[in-house]
Amino acid sequence: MTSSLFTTLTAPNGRSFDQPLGLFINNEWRAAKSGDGITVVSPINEEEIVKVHAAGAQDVDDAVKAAREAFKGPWSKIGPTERGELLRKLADLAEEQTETLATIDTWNNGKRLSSAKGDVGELTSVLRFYAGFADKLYGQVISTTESKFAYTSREPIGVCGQIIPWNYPLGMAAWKMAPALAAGNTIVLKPAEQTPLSILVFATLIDRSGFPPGVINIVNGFGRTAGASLAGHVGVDKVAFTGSTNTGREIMKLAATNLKEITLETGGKSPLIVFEDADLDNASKWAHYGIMANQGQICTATSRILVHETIYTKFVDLFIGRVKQTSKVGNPFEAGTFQGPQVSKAQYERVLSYIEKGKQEGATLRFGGKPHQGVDGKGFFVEPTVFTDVKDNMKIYREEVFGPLVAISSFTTEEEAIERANDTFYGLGAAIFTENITRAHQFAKKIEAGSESPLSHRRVNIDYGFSVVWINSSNDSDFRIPFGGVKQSGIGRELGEAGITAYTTVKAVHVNLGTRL
Ligand code: TXE
Repeated sequence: MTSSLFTTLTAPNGRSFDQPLGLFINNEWRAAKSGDGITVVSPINEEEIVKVHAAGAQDVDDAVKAAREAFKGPWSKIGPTERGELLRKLADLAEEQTETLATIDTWNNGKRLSSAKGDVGELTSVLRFYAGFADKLYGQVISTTESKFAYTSREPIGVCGQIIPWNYPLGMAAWKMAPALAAGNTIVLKPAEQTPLSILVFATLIDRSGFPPGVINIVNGFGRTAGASLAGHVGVDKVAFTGSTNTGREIMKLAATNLKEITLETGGKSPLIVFEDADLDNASKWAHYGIMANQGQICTATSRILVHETIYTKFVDLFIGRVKQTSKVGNPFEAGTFQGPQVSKAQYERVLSYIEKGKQEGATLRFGGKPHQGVDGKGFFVEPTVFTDVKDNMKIYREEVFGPLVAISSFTTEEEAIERANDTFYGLGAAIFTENITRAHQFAKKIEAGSESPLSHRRVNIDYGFSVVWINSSNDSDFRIPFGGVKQSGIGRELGEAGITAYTTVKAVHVNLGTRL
């Protein structure tokens, strides 16, 4: 890795921009002491975009120390309303950079340009939402006896380590950074090694917004080095992570070193259930969006579709029609493209391997099922793939694929639908389509609270279900609404009020107005 800290890049859509390459620590750009680098590849054509610095343990330690100094010093002297103003300024500057930030994520992640612009919109919305929350974190006054009472206050936790994935490079950064900062914490954020570029351009706005040095530190690096150093660092008070369930388990172990606070948002295998009375046109549209959007790389992707047997054939035909009509695969910079490449070779191969498993296990391949030609035969493109007649024991029904692959199956009774939907060790999202309002809410309750399943003697953890339920939609996310999983889909909540309280700790102050013990 050279010690160069900036370069100028020109994206395939002709947009040029200054690209930082280093680590952002204490409001300075630094070369990694580790000497390591990350080769950043575009999934559109498999070509190298650039190399960026990769943090090692020493670099992470420097970032954590900078965050600690800021937490004890300048950041602690900035009041909550002013913290909100800084976040708003950061949002305004990011909004001005929408075209550049979106261009980078399309080039580096492969998502279509309109989606990448939507991600910048998510970033600015989340920053502004939590800017408004910064001075609205109230405590309580609790009377105990005639001469005693206590008051509580919500205090920041301290230095927060944040480890994010590659599917929404800016959106995931915002979900983590904004509530932590609004609540008065300082942060060290490690982006995913596959998508390190947009967050570095975003980091150029931090100093300009007026954040004191050390409040926000960004250390690109690999999971097993930089990520593990951050999760295990004794100077970090909380670790927040989004990624795979297995890595979540690793992070929990690492966080045990000093009993850090922890938030995990991990994998999913979310069901979508279509009842016989559903508006099938609406159901097929949402079902398509719920699995095919973002190349299927969404933790809440509704990747299992259960359809009532009386409308099964009709729904499958409508769904496949929707895929044919809408899922145009190709260059994500081109208008009209719906689906770009998978983010990396590893993810591309993973999706293809699940397609093979589906075929081998005897599911009916109804659409897709091959690599897609992409741009001039290059790139990590996969055809949107639809399997029907999928059995509950098949891998494509049970395991998270994280790609444009859907497993469709039929059911007979409502009880069966709920049991089969709940029969997974994941517990993130669940969607239901029905025009019967009573059934919809009963379902939402049962799929949350769950019921004793006759299958439960065979598998662990299936007695309770999901924590995000959609009635007549799928993957409808909103920054005002809490988000997170149960079972092996995670711990804690992000977004909404729950998202900011997760970055606070409650202090209780006992007041004695009398003299007696
Ligand atoms: O995830 P990882 P990967 C799922 C999805 C996908 C699979 C693998 O099924 O196919 O995970 O993706 C950092 N200590 N999701 O390998 O490894 C890593 O550098 C500390 C679901 O990309 O979990 C990156 O920043 N950190 C998901 C982040 O963890 C470590 C989104 C995620 O990487 C680490 C992404 C370690 N030992 C993948 N190892 C979702 N829930 O949305 C890795 N990291």
